Amino acid sequence: MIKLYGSAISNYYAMVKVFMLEKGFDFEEVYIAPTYSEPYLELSPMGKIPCIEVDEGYLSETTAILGFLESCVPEVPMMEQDGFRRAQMAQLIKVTELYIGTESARLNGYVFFGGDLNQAVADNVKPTMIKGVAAFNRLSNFSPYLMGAEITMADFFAYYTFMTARIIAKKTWGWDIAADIDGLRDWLTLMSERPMIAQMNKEHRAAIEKMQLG
Ligand SMILES: N[C@@H](CCC(=O)N[C@@H](CS)C(=O)NCC(=O)O)C(=O)O
Repeated sequence: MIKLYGSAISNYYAMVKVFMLEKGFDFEEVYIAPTYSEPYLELSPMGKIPCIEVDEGYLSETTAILGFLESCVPEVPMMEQDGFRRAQMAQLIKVTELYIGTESARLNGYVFFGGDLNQAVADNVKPTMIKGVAAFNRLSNFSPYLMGAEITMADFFAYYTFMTARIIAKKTWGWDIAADIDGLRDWLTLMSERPMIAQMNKEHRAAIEKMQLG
């Protein structure tokens, strides 16, 4: 059985877990906090969560994991079938990952873990995020899903990226990202209503509350 390593506190873990639930995988969850130390680096060479263990070995990096899981259960498709459309979906995920998710995460310490605000980092992050949000706005259809009529892995990836990025932008700059993306709010509501996402979000919130209580 596939093992999913990580913690419900992570939005990347949430992406993978929801994706597995939606595709009907049978899997076991193994709690682990991210750690840049052996022997975890054997599983996840950057020490990050999530990672998965399958018969063939370990895999980390969420987009790689989602791609592999997609190939395991093609009969529940979460990917565009046409080659060009598939590349467009990959483009949307890449823009979301690099210029919104990874950039905003540079402020995680300040926003989520009680660290000081590093104004130089905040000043550096914001212009990239502004461009990333504008690109996301250009590339998304919201009809009703990001790529069109069918849900794809881009929806799951972006949903959990924005869940965190919106909190970071609000606290750091008072910036409401949703105001800058036409259709984002309705799409977020649509996604939140999916039973697997609603279930995951309860677990995510509970994990955050537990962390805040120390
Ligand atoms: N690029 C990674 C990002 C995953 C990630 O940033 N995970 C966070 C938890 S939400 C983590 O492990 N952070 C610990 C660290 O960066 O050392 C992926 O796509 O899976």
